[in-house]
Amino acid sequence: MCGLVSSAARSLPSAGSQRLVGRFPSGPGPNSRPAAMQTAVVRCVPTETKLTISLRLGPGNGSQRHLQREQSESLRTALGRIAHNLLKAQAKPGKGQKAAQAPAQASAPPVVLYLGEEPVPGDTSNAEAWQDGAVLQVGEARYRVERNPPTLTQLRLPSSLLAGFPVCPKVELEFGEASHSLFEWLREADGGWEAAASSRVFTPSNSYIGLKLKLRCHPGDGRRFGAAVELESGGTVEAGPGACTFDSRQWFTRQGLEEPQLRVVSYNILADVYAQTEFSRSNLYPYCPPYALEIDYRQNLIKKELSGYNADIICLQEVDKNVFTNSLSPALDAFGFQGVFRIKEKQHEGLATFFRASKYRLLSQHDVTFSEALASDPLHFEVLEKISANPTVKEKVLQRSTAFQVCVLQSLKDSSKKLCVGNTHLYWHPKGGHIRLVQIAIAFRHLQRVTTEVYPGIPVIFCGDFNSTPNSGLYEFVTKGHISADHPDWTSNGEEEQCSMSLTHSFKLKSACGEPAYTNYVGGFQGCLDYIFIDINMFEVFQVIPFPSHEEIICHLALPSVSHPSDHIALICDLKCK
Ligand code: 4LC
Repeated sequence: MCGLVSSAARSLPSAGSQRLVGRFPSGPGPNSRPAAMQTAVVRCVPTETKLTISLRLGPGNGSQRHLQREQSESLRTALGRIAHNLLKAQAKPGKGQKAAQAPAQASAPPVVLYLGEEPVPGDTSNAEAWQDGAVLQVGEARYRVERNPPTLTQLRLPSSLLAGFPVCPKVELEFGEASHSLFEWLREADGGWEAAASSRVFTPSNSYIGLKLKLRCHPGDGRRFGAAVELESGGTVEAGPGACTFDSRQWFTRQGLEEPQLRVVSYNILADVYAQTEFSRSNLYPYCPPYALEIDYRQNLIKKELSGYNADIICLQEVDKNVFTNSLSPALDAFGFQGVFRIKEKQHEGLATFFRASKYRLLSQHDVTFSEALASDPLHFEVLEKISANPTVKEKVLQRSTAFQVCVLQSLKDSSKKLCVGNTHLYWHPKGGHIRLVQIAIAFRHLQRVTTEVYPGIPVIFCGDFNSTPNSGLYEFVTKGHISADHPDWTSNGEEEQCSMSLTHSFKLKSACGEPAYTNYVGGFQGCLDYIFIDINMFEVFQVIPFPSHEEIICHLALPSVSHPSDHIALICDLKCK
């Protein structure tokens, strides 16, 4: 994603290749006001010592000034600075103007701030003086003061636009909400621009192929609107891939669910940091065209896929930090989700959990890193003691940066209903079964604590890429509640790396989507590694969303492909709370 930034009141870093069209002048629309009166925008927040007064000063249309003054300074001093600035501006030639003859005896124009009919006393502090609705008089010119109006601090468009795929701008505001802002989408037409849509998310149809888009955003707070910003796309809308693997699945997810039902998605979305390595391009995914491995392309598919599932809870693995911040979080926000992110230390990807904000609120988070928990939490002392018998194993487990994300959600409809959602991505090595067993042992002890000590009896949903097939010791442990010390997986990397222990847990869990033939389908490996484990005492499964057909997957040899953004397949299930 690339983009730019524009703001009336502050200068902001501007990145990317898109062209700033500029602040949209007050005209027709929510921003209109009497032409005679200009605007002075005042930004004044208690956490800062200064305030900023932004206004156009000088001959002609003037030029935009941002005066930074101490909040505690007297209004008299600030008004004196404005008069001084105006004199300076008058001495200089304005844009497109001849140099003004310097007035022989330049004298400061009268500068007064009115609140109602009365001038504000000069000894008032700036913080107090510059109230919303005050009027600043500078010579002949009058400015309406707008204090802390809704302001766009960031507006970005993705760099790849595909017909048939939703375009979700990244919108960041101060003193406003994206949901209270207005959006206007425009399309290139006969050398000009033509209105196309007025929703926050816009999906260009095939008739937009080859055209650029423009977005105009009026930031709002539900009460008023601030200065609009216009943004032109860097490139044009391109043709989409046609049918995608998730299109047919979305026939089953058109309807969102109502409590006590909920839809859960677990999906390893393939981190950009892995997809774009030379090794991945040449060895792991040689069948996938390079453009389809690019994150900007894949993001289009991922956003359409995730939004079309109408889920309540989405657990993602291999989420790049940038992808979370600049792409997924803004997009899913527009579709009604709130999300939390947990990065893996030393790596640039991690876990993300999203939940439908109209149904749940985040009550608390209990994230851990397996290595840290093992090394320092007395809860895991027994496990630490056992693996200390084999320094190689201990070293390996402690070196991993594998994280476990745990969110406790509370139903907004019935505050007594809570839910513990776990999300993880275990060690990947085919011979790492023993390492994964140690990781899952820590996960369960941690979950046991959250669901007994912190929130006694709350139901558990445990999603993730467990890198374990249904015949693994890990799957047996999770679904049966125990694994013996002589299970072959304790020696999955040979006798010298053995670390045997018996494990138990007291949850009653099953894989909600069963044991599909594969959830990961790459050229060199196909297998079931991902699961949504649910508490069988608390939930019943009433719909498992069918997987794409085998033909759909192998028509591009394997995953990822132009019609599927990841090497994994999303697991989706509809549950009912018992
Ligand atoms: C990757 C991989 C791992 C699941 N799996 C098996 N072999 C694999 C080889 C590679 C996954 C594999 O794509 N990654 C290394 O780090 C990442 C990425 C993270 O998930 C990466 C870094 C740089 C470049 C590319 C990728 C595998 C094959 N059979 C299995 C059986 C079980 C578990 C795993 C495997 C079981 N039970």
